[in-house]
Amino acid sequence: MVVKVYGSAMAACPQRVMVCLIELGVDFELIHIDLDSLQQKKPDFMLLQPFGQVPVIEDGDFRLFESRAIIRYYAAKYEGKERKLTGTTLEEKALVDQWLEVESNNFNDLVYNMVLQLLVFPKMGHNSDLTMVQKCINKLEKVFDIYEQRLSKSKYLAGDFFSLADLSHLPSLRFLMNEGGFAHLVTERKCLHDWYMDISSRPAWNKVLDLMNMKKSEMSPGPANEEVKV
Ligand SMILES: N[C@@H](CCC(=O)N[C@@H](CS)C(=O)NCC(=O)O)C(=O)O
Repeated sequence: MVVKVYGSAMAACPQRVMVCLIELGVDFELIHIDLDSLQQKKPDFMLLQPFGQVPVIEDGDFRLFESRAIIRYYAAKYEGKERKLTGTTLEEKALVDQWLEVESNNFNDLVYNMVLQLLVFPKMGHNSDLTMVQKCINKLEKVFDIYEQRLSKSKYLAGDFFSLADLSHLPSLRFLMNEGGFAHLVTERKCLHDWYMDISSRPAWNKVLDLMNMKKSEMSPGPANEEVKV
């Protein structure tokens, strides 16, 4: 049975899930949820995700939300296929978890606030708080100094193997590198930049970018609810 991913090819959290599924070779169907028209807050969708956010997956009669819970689930489910995404030893697995927590709490929260201020609020007719954006950038500089140190000692965050911890960074890194004008935060740190170049050139991530670009080119004006099979 093909996994259903409810989300948008344009949104970071569904992208995290899609890149993981593609890395694992799991077929899925993307059911487009139109965030611009707040489809995620409609009662039908809130039956699937009570907080009114994407992504949600349906795998047979199993349903799950929270993008990092979803990637952990699939990496564990297909551990035999791509064991290293979660590490092999207990210590490797713990390090993957540690860096996934860092991604969520120390890195992604900052980028998420920048995206809200710079992309989402202006779209809704609100002013951006540029002081808040600058504070996020200052904090991000410090976080990236720590990443630089770490990546000078190992090829990937959890060790010398590509894992969920690396993969989970890709959507927000894409914003920093391509959309926000913040690429220098990455490029001026050699190990961080090498790591970004490595993980962003993986075929799975490039397929997600293709889906995103496909969606972008359809968006004027596209059907609100079409499905894409991968
Ligand atoms: N912690 C959740 C966050 C989900 C989330 O923030 N999703 C965003 C898209 S990346 C969303 O649905 N935004 C629309 C909204 O919050 O109404 C996860 O990782 O799945």
